[in-house]
Amino acid sequence: MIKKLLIANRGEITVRIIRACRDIGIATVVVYSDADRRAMPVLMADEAVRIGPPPAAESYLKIDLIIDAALKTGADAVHPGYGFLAENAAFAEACSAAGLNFIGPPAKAIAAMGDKIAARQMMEHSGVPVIPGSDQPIQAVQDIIPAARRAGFPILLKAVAGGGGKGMRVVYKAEDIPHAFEAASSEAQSAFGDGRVFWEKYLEHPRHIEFQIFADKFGNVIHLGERECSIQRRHQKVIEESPSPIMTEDLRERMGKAAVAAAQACGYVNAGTVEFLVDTRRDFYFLEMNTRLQVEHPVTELVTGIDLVKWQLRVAAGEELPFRQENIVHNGHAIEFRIYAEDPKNNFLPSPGTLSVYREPHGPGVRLDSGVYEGAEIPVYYDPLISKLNVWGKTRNEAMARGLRALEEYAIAGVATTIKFHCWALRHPLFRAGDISTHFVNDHFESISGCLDIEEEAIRPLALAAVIYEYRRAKKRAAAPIAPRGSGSSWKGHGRRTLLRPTNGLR
Ligand code: MV4
Repeated sequence: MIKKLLIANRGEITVRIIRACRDIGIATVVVYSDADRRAMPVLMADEAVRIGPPPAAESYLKIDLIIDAALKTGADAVHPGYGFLAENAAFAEACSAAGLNFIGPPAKAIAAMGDKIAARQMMEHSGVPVIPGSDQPIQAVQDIIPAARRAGFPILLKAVAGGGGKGMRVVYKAEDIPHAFEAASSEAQSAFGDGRVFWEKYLEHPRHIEFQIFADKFGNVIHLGERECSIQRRHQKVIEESPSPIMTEDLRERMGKAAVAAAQACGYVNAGTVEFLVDTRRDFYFLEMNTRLQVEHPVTELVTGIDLVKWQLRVAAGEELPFRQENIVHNGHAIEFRIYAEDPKNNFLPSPGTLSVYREPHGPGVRLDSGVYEGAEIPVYYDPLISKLNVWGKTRNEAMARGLRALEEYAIAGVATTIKFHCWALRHPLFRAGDISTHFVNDHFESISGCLDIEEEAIRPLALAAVIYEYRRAKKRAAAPIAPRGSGSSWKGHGRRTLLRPTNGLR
């Protein structure tokens, strides 16, 4: 039994975890930095403990302070969320050593998957397909040339401690290996304190498809289907969906089996994700395993109906999973749009600041996971994610239509956001056809800043007009409590028709 959970995170994921705790009767403690003292998680949690100044290195990454806060408040478990300490084996270990139930896999599974060569080898031994490449760190660059020629250029140099694209270099010919190796190695050294590099054959137009897996402490391991995560920029996912537009029953069964084998190979317990690259022939290869709850978990929740965070808590408390693989049903289609305080017209430059207007969309098929309110701050210190808009529909088309409807309803002012970027993607013929790869944003987005401006004129005033209308009405109501009906602004009449004209040509 878990009675009180400390959440070692901030923002929307902390709110998400608090909600799961409320649903099953667990008390909550959050830790916060000075930048977050008025943030939504602090307002919502049963208890909140200040841990330090804004920089993460002095607050959300301080293992000792977080464990002290858990012990001081009498918490019996710790959820790391994602990012920060979520995949830090030393943190998982420190929690266990302090008698705290770490909501995640065993520390040794985190460590095993953190070493990308060890992970590759473990997968190979378990029959999970891996990309042709090296089985040890590169020692002398000339040693790899014969094998690289056999695999075929281009190859990709990767950091052993990597993930997230740091310390990676594509190499097109043997002569370029030494220079690329130096660059990759020194980047890896400064990013991870580990300069070791290995190589793989470079897949040129892959899709990124990942499988959600779940394991309990009784040896039950199941998968909950896939998420297509190819729409990303600079290794940051921006749109995820399930099912993948290219998925078939047969491919799901084969990839799902590989994902389950991957989890079994490292003694996995709790929620995890096995990432694959899928080439244009639909051959799939293990990429890496994420040993945490992921940002995009809601798309899986929407199509499977399973509350992943609730089951993370129950499995950690020693409950057995009540479902077997054959009980998992995939219903309909879900898409997640990450709403960042970033400016798509200015190379996605972070746009921290105050949310001076903030109105969330609602309605059929809409789920919004956010950790903010009108007037809240998006601090400069952390990832500028405002919220995740998830939509569900019986079909992909219905989900896309609801996505566009919800995005157009979403009114945010005070910071630039990625809302218009998502509207652009949803109208793009390649996205609509599901014909995407990891290069989609890079190859197709640059030329459209003009389109964003046109949309801005057409849609932004609609959203803002609705907000301003409501403000004025509220003020009027305060001044004259029994105002006659219909005495409000004109946007319900003539103005409404022009403001509400379809702007996307899709409905
Ligand atoms: C690759 C690849 C192509 N071939 N490996 C990027 C992050 C890191 N975790 C692994 N990554 C890649 N590994 C081989 N052998 C292409 C990428 C890659 C990528 C992967 C998933 C999602 C987005 C990506 C964007 C650029 C490169």
